[in-house]
Amino acid sequence: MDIHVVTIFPEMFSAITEHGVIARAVKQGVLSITLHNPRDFAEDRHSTIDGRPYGGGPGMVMMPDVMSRVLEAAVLAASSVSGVRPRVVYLSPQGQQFDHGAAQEFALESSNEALVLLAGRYEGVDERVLARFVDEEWSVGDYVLSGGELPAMIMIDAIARLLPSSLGNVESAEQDSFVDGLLDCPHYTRPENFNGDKVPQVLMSGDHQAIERWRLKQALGRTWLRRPELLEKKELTADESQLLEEFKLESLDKGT
Ligand code: 9D3
Repeated sequence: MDIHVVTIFPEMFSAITEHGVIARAVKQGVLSITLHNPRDFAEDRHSTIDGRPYGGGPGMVMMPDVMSRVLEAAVLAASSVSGVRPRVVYLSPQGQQFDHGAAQEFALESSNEALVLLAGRYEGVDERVLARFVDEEWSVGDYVLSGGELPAMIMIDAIARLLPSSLGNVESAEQDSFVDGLLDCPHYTRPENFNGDKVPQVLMSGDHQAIERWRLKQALGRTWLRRPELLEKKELTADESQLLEEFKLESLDKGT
């Protein structure tokens, strides 16, 4: 997958391109990340990229001429390999909220084509440029950030780890929290007894079926305790409902 990012802070992206899963995917050739800086497309001697908003008000707006040129260049570069027009995404607080389902959709739908991510700064990009270039707007959540760079990196990270052969083992993507709509179960490692605090006995039993059921019960229980709205969206099997009832009874026992 080829990802092109339009950003006035390309240096920020070394945070993901130089470490971990994404660095590995880039080295393996599964993923390429190309950065396009609007500043390089400014034509006045101050390299101006922003202007005062028409109608007044605070902040600045990214200018249409500069942004058109950088987007034209990014779209051209993105289509040069595959020949098809890339999906152009604007990171914006007004966008749809990005989630694991969206990440899976990007990883599947766009794995053979290129993606252009437009990260805005200031109050955003002149609307006429958005109307001409942007196919979709995505947000990463309801909180105010100072630009689209961190959201772009969040999207890249979530998508990259789902690309075929980008993970060491494909299993760990399948086992991810949210894949089955539940939070993850607790995890333990050596030592078995940590200052008197012991690992749950079932995990030491070697009974793989019992371990699987305990993990599922914990996942259901934690989701019920911490994110009950996730359970409302999910259809539980009879077995899962029973495990959750057991968890609820056990949590009552602990309270008294
Ligand atoms: C304080 C500025 N706001 C005026 C009412 C509007 C505003 C403009 C630009 C708020 C945030 C931003 C910068 N944010 C993003 O570019 C952004 C973002 C976010 O802030 N939260 C969640 N997802 C995203 S995606 C892009």
